[in-house]
Formats: sequence, structure tokens, C-alpha cells
Amino acid sequence: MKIDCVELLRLDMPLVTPFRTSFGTQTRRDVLLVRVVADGAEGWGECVALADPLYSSEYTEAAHRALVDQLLPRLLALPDVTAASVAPALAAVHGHRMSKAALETAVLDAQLRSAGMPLAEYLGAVQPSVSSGVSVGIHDSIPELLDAVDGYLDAGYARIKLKIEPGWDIEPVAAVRDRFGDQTLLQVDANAAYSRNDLRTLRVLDRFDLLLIEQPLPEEDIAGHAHLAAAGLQTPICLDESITSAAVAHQAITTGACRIVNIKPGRVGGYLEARRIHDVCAAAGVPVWAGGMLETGIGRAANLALAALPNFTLPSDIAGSDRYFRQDLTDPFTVVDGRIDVPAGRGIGVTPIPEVLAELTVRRETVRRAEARAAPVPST
Ligand code: NPQ
Ligand code: MG
Repeated sequence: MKIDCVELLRLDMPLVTPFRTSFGTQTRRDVLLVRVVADGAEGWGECVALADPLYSSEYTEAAHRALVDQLLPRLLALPDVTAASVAPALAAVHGHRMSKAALETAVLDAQLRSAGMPLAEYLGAVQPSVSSGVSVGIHDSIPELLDAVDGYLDAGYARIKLKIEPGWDIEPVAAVRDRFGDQTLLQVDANAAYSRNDLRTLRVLDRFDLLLIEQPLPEEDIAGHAHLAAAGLQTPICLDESITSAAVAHQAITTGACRIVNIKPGRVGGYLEARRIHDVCAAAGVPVWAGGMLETGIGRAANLALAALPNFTLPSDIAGSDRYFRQDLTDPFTVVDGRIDVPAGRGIGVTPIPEVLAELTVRRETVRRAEARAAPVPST
């Protein structure tokens, strides 16, 4: 394809309820969308970076700049672009995986819309719907947490994930087990809030038959996770922040750092690398599940396609639209009997609702082919 222009859109979306994790409380979503126009087709990608660099080093404003200053000039210099050519064209730029992922996804969406193929089919999906779990933030009190979990179980979610941090771990997990029983699928996510010295606390969590404990230690400390496992932590360790590529996933698995992998396409540079991680894990007998970054319907649609691959055997962090937004950007995704349907349309299968997009958009920037190259000296 020949890319005509790329549009970056910034949206400000209020969350239905504040979302507190070990790194802070979020009340709004600062969204960056990438829209690619190529050969008359359009494609959409959502950048999952947060407004501040608290989950990872990337953040929305930096992602926007990286796209305009570094990534788009490299991509638009190519005469012919396919999704497979995006990562190689951007490989010289270190990091910035969330920006790269958004751009690659938009190109892939445009390509698949032109070809008339759903993303799920392209990726190798084997299920028409995906098991939906919900991520439950840190609350001010145990009764408030139990009310929230009660509501999500009523809504049909197949699994509960509790966000934890030192001081909010054993008590909330014990309270949820006590109130909702041993049959509830339950796991925890620390977002790197613990240290190797916290083995004693983490071992207490072993008593609660958790599906997994997600990213207890810092992103860089992959060896520390292997150390925890070797020191006798029984609950499977799942890595999220640490897994930045298929090569890192392979290393983490072979060194005993994790027995389960959370896959977020944004974190690893796109859906093509995400599929490679799926394959590496499948070959090693390591189950995977789809993470979530409070995406709008645009990011959620693509995540659903990936989560329908065969080795996604644990419930996803892909919740219904109403978990996070009163008004989603696309037709809302809904949980029915604990599952969400994978979009069946071409490409990612959804587009923004024009009126909603117009209402939520706070900034837009268009980069055209000629502008993306070094500006030519005007001739007289
Ligand atoms: C995780 N997500 O698995 C992330 C991290 C996360 C669903 O738990 C605003 C936007 C706040 C995205 C907080 C879930 C967020 C965010 C946490 C993502 O670690
Ligand atoms: Mg996580």
C-alpha cells in the first residue's frame, strides 16, 4: 500500500470510576489514536500508553512526539507499505513499542479492510468469543471492595483480578475468598510493587488458590522472579511489564521466571510480535492470556481477535465497555455469560462513531507524505 496520510487524534475520556493501582489512581483516559489512510482505505490503531510514565516508561505525549518526529518519517519514506514491513522500517528506533504498535495496527487494519479479511482470521483465531475477566482496583476499604466484586460477578465476569500492593494484599484476597468462595477464579496483580524481601508476604498468598500472581517485582528483575519461584512460591508467577518481546518471553520461561505470560500487543510493539509470543509460549507449554490497558473499543476489538488464538487459555483482562466508559468510542462490547464476541467484520471490525469521536477529540494532527520527509527547499 501507499500511505497517503496519517492522522493522530487525542481524546479525553472520563472513567466511570477511579482506577487505583500500586502506581497511582487514574480518573480519565488520555487516548491517542492513529488513523492511516492508504490506497483509499483507512485503518485504526490505539496507543495504550498512559498519560504518565507510571506503568512503563512510555506516556501519551511522548508517544505522540515519537510518532511525529521519529516513526512516521521512517515509515512514510517507504514507497510501499504492508503491516509486515512496519517493524523492520522502525527497528532502528529503540523502545517506543506502544507507539510502534499503534502505527502497525493502523496499517494492518487498512490492509485487512482492503483485503476483506477479519483480523481474527489473519492472526489464526479459533474461537468466536473470548472469556472475559475484570481487573478490580485498590479500594479504600474491604466492604467497598466486596461490593465492587459482587457487582462484577453479577455482571457475569468469568474471573476476578485484584490489584494489590504492600498493605493491600492478604486482607483483600482473604476477604474475597471468604465472601465469594473457592469456586471464584481469582488472581492478583502487583504492578511491580514488591521486592525480593517480600517473599514471606507473597508466600501467604499461596494459601488462597490463586490462578497466578502477576508481576510482583520490577520490570527489569526477571531473575528475581525466578528466585521467588525457586524459593518455594507455589502460585504460578505471570509476567506482564517484564515481557517486551518474544525473545524476552523465551528467556523468562527458560530461566524459570514465569509459568504464565500476559500478552499486551502495545507493550511488545504490535500484534505480529504478540502472535510470536503466543507461539513461543505454546511451544513451551506456557499458557497465555490477554491483558488490557483500559482501551476504547478500537483497542479492545483488536485485543479480542488476538485473545481468540488457541493458547489463550486463561480468561482475558478484556472487560465490557461499561466497565470503564459510560460512552465508548465504538458500538459497546458487552459481556454475555462471561464472554465477549470477537468482531467478525473486516480488519479490526469496528470504527469510531463519528459524533462520539468529534465530541471527545481534543487535538488532532495530520502528517502527509511530503511533510514527513525532510522539507524540500522551496524553489522559485
Ligand atoms: C495491568 N491493566 O495489567 C494493567 C495496568 C494498568 C486492566 O489491570 C489507566 C489506563 C490506568 C490503563 C492502570 C489492568 C491503568 C491502565 C493500570 C493500565 O497491569
Ligand atoms: Mg498487569
